Amino acid sequence: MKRILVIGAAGQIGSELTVKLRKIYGDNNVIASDIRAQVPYDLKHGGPFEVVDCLDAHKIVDIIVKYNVDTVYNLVAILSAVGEAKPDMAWDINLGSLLNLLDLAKELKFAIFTPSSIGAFGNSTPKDNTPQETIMRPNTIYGVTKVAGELLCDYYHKKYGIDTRGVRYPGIISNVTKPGGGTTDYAVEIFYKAIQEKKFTCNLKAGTFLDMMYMPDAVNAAIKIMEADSEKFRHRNAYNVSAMSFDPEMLANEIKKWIPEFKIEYKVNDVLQKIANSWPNNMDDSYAREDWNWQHKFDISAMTEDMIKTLKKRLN
Ligand code: AKB
Repeated sequence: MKRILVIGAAGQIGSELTVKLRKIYGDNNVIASDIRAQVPYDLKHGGPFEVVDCLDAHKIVDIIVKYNVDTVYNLVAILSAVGEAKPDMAWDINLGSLLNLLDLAKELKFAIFTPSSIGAFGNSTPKDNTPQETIMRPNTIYGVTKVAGELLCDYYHKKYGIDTRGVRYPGIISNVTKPGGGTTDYAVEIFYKAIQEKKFTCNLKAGTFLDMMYMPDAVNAAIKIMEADSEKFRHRNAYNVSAMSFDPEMLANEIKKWIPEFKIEYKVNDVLQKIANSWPNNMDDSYAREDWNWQHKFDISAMTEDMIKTLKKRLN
């Protein structure tokens, strides 16, 4: 049985991935950790929980040794919008946490999952059906850290034999923990506002298509790639994974099927719009589908139905 450490367990992905991992591998085999001590009850009490700063290599070694960890999901990230406001912090945290883990893995021999993102691409990348291997010159510091992270993971695998694996996530839509400081956050916020206020002011223009994915598929991708037979991998650290592509108008029309009085208006944030314009409309994820049988379950309609039903129950 695997012994798993999740770093950044209280974040958008971590809060749902940890719960799923505990269901699969057993509560005591999945150690949740976060820099915050105040985290949701089930994370703290549903299995082992440790407070740790991702840059504190000593504490991370202690945890890995204490629990005999063989797999680490490193979900620490400063996202694109916050990264543009605080580039030094984005560099230090996004790459500092990863470098710590890669260096520790040389000795302690654990596998590492590192998420990359559509943010790794830039203006000169083909926007439609973005290939697995293509031009990668991102326009944000977040993207720069993602490309560097992908390359570092490849390098540590080739040079030291570390079992590094990862995917390039689209924007992720979820209903447990809100994302913090991303460009694709509108696609989560719109659901809360639709249910609570029946209207939403969008900070990206109509017509801004972006690659998106519902959280159950994102969680499934992370678990599936870590379970996959790596003999079949033609890539390793940054498989494109894709599920749906839409613009704010299409999403608003889906929401109107459930909340007919819903209205969307636009007040564009130029910084975010520039970032969104530099990202793919949709990625070609055929390598992931062929190499480790990646499949998504939720399209825009199924995601919208599930988001609205789940959030209505919780918010009303
Ligand atoms: C962001 O918007 O920064 C993230 C991402 C697409 O990686 N959600």
